[in-house]
This record gives sequence, C-alpha cells and structure tokens, in this order.
Amino acid sequence: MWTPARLQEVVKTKLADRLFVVVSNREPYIHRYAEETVVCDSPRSGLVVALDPVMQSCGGVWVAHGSGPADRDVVDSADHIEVPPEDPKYTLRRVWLSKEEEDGYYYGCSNEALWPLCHIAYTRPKFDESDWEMYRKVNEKFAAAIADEIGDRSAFVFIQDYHYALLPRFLKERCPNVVTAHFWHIPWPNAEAFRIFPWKEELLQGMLYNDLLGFHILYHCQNFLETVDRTMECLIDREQSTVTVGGKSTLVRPFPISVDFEGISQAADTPECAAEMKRLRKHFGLKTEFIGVGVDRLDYTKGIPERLMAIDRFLEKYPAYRKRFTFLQIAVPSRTHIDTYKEIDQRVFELTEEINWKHGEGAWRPIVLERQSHPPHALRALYRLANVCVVTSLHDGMNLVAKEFVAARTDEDGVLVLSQFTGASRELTDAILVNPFAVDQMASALAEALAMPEPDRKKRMAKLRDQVRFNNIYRWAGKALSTLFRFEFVEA
Ligand code: ADQ
Repeated sequence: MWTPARLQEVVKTKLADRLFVVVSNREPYIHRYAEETVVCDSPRSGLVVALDPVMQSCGGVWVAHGSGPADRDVVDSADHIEVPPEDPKYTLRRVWLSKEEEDGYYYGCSNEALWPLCHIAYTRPKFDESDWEMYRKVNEKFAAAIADEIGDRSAFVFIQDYHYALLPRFLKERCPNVVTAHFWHIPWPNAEAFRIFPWKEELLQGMLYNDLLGFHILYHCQNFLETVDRTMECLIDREQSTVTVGGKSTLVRPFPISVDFEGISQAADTPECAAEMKRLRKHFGLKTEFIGVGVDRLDYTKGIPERLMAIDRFLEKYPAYRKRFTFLQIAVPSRTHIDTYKEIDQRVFELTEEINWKHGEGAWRPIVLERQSHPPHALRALYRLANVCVVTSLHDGMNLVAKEFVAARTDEDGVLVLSQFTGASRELTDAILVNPFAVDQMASALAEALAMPEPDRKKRMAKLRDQVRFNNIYRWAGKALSTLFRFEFVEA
C-alpha cells in the first residue's frame, strides 16, 4: 500500500543529492490581499495533495505561474518564496506572465485549442498562430526559469500538463543533464482527431524530448503512439511502449491519478462532517427523501446540460419521484474569459430554470444550482448526504470527483453514476456506468440508483472503496517517480 511515508522514503532514497523540480501552471501557494494584510492560500488539488508532502520532505523547487494578486509583494529578488509559509521546506519560484502572454498561452493555445482538441466533446478547437507563438514564448520562459534554478546540477524535473508540450525541448537544449517526466492530465485523442492540429510536428517533437511521458490510462498512451506513428519519422516499440526519434527514446506509460483516500475518509468520518451535513441541508433547503449531487468546474466537457436533461427525463418517466428527489449541482465558474465557457454557464442556468419551472410544485424545485467553489470540508459533507453522485463527463482524463465521492463514503452507502468516457470508469466498474450522450439511458440509471436495495449499494461501495484505497494518490506519484528515477543522466 502506498502511503505518504512510503512515497517520501522512495523519493529520499532515489533522489540522493539530485535536485527535484516540479513545474505546473498553477501554484501550490498563492498570495492575496485581505484588507490590510497579505494571506496565503493553498489550493488543495490532487496534484498539490500528492506532491506538496514530497517537496516538503525532500526539498527542491516548484516552478509555477505567479498568478496571485499579492504574489509579487512577497518574493525575493530571485522571485523565490519559501513555502509553506508557516514552516518553510522548499522553494516556490514564480514566473511572471504579461496579460498578453497569459491570453495567448493559457486561454488561447492551452484552453481554446489543446483542451477541446484532446477532449473531442464536439466543441471546435480554435487555432490561432499568435496564440501558438505565445505558447512557445511562455514555454521558453519557463525553461529559462527552470534552467536558472538548476544551474550545473543534475536534476529530475516533473512537468505537469498540456500547457508545457514544448518545455522539455527548450529545457534540455539549455540543460542536457536533466531527466524529465511529463504527465498529461487530459485525454490524448485518436490520431484522426489530432491530425488537424496545425503545429503537430513541433508539439510532438517537444514532448518527445521527455524521458518519461505519462497519461491516465493505457488507451491514451496507445492513441499517443498511433499519433506519433502517423505524424513523424520514428521508431515505435509497442512491447516496451517507447518512441525513439534521432536516437533519443521516450517511455510512454499510464499512471492513473487519484485522491488522498485515507485523508478524505478520516475527515468524512467526524462529528464536524456530520454537523456540516446538517448545516448544508438547511442552507440549500434539501428536504426531500432522495438527494443527488454533481460537483464540477463549469466546463463543456463535464456534460452538465446532458445531466440536467436526464433529470428532466427521469421526472417525466418516473413521476413517483416528484417532490421526493432534489438534485444539487455545485458548479464553479472556470476560464470565464472564453466565450464557450460563458455559453455553457448560461445554458446550465437556463436549463435549470426551465426544468424547475416545468416540474416545480409548491416550494419544491427539482434542481438547486450553486455556481461557486466550496471548500473540501463542504464537498465531503455534500458527498455524504447524497444518495447518488452523478458524473457525466462527455470525455474526461480521469475525474477526481468520482473518487472523492467514494473516499468520503465511509458508511459504504451511496451510488455512483459515472460516465463511461471518464478515465475513472476503467477502475470504478462497480459504479453504474452510463453514456452521457444517451439521455434516456441516464434517466434509467438514476432510477436504478435510487431504487437500489441497501445490500447491493453496500456491496458495490465496498468494492469501489477497495479500489480507490489501493490506487490512491500516493501510488500515482510513487509509480511515476520511481519510473522517473530509473533513468540515467547523460554526462554533459
Ligand atoms: P478537472 O477537469 O478539473 O481536472 P477533476 O478531476 O474532476 O476535473 O477535478 C476537479 C477538482 O476540482 C476536484 O478535486 C473537485 O473536488 C474540485 N471541484 C470541482 N468543482 C468544485 C467546486 N464547485 N468547488 C470546489 N471544488 C470543486 C483535470 C482533468 C481530469 C483529471 C484531473 C487530475 O480534466 O480528468 O482527473 O485534471 O489529473
């Protein structure tokens, strides 16, 4: 079983005196102003939960975009701040981006081109030469910052996500004595879909400077190999899962990301969580016998309109659930500068209004829509009070909400309705798996979930919990990093 202690031990032993560098767009610690003072927040994403303890025990440098309003005021002359602020253990190096750079690299190329391209959720990607140039420029900027941190030391660099496809190349050109792993948090589409990307050779060449390239599932690895095969001159060894270009090989492997199972379970099994459940029930006016929840970023890949339409159909087909079922949708606005995100926000709002108008009776409304972020303790309480958690992504690399729901259910109750197009569906086979494009099928799945007898619910949830307990976030980081640490350094 992978635990934080085992992960720390592996990293400490294998890393020896080499520098460890993590690179991500989002920072693990963000500074903002609160009245007269500056406060520090730590967004607890899966990545931060897994890698912050490793960094804390082994030291090293985390390089990220300095995006907090007070970030510049707290760094030293080298753009460093030691974190965590209350007991510093490692260095956060902030990279500053102009509005123009952020627009082109983050909103443009990463989120209007690569995100829809990789998800195939029928939102057309937007390809803009100037965004691509900005993406290239920002990748170079990050490479320069990392090279600056490394100097002439040997370093292992762990790169996160689709914002940095060109970074491995720029970095290795500057520092040949680094070994890099790159984890791609979103799906890799099939070769047919990818071939429309106008700068595909350059993007793939950049990625193939990595020693190790990780995706969530084997299917994405296979899609990647097929894409490379169709796009460039290379040698592919499908047995070993390697690509060789110009004598340099990249190992391509699946590492399914997960959640801190024990941490979530322990926190969900407390009187504080029970009190929070009570508070939230009252706050959202949840008075019905059955409660469903959905928790997502407001993103067109998450299938929120499809989910709401399924609830509409469910209430039409199973009128006995009228006034007995409430669905709480927690949706945090995301990437709000992009038009398609404004449109999905509007669509979700309008559909909720329509469905509530159509089915609502007296004080009862079938859907409660909450468009804002909630802290982890509130999400845990919501997961606990749900009879059913509904995850209906049209396509999703993994989907951590599904795993968080399972981790929170120490009572071994509750049913997970899960899209078959999430990476999570490969592991969570005891969920009710659905096709989110098939509204009627989803309506039936909801009915099946709510009518499921208690022994069946418990049996399924126990199996789901075993799965997430074993394949926890520490296993993800442990497997990826142990594979990375096996690579030899090239002597300069
Ligand atoms: P996301 O697309 O963001 O991640 P997901 O994996 O579900 O999707 O993670 C979302 C996280 O945000 C969860 O931890 C969830 O609790 C949190 N969250 C969602 N809505 C929230 C709200 N209203 N308030 C507070 N927190 C909220 C990308 C990929 C995924 C992949 C992850 C990790 O798209 O497929 O699983 O990275 O690799």
